[in-house]
Amino acid sequence: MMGRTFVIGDVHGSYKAVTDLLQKINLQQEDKLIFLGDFVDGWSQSFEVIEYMMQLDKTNNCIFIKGNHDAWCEDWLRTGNIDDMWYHNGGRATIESYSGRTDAEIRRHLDFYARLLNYYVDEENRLFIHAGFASVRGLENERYVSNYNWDRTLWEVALSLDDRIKTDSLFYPKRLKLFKEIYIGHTPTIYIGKYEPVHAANLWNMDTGAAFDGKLSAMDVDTKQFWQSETVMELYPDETGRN
Ligand SMILES: [Mn+2]
Repeated sequence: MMGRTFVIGDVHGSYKAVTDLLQKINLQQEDKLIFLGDFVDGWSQSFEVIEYMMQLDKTNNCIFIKGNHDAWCEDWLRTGNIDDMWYHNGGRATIESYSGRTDAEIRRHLDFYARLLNYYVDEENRLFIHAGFASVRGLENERYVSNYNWDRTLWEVALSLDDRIKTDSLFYPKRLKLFKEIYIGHTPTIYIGKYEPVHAANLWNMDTGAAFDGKLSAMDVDTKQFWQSETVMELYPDETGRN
């Protein structure tokens, strides 16, 4: 049986949502999973999410991309430094989720964080990246590598593209033409009132607001069929997430 390839949006500590979602796609051993990052921060089970990712890595072909929240958490685990912005944007719940864990557990998690990718380009020239990039000359020429997990301009460019600007036009954004398709997370679609993956130009935004009042989404990148978890805040009725 040929495996499917799924891209999955920002999990943000919602262990219950990611297990629910993978049940809904009826995950098989030959399926490939591409996670777009931001595994942690938000709901109370960031530690459990990372444990689950390490388990999945043993049963499936998995690609794990680094999100800005994962970078903050890794920095804290490595150095003890608590970034103020991180703390107030989900970091506090993550610190609680890690409390009482053993040194061995932390070391295993640090190994996981260390191997997160800035981006992944598959054999069909489809790009998977947490946030975006700015260089029109491609990913290797990025001046500030933090753009990989922080940029929002790529998303805004794709969203604002007018149908009248054809792909062969001088005015068509060069960045979008570098790849057949681009899959991102990072900027929740709920900000523009959408609770399902959003397609703009050749870009898909898979962050359907799991950290807030949305759901976690997975898409089969070949068929574009998608699945969603239950509304995450209903899975954690006693918590606020990042709301
Ligand atoms: Mn992010």
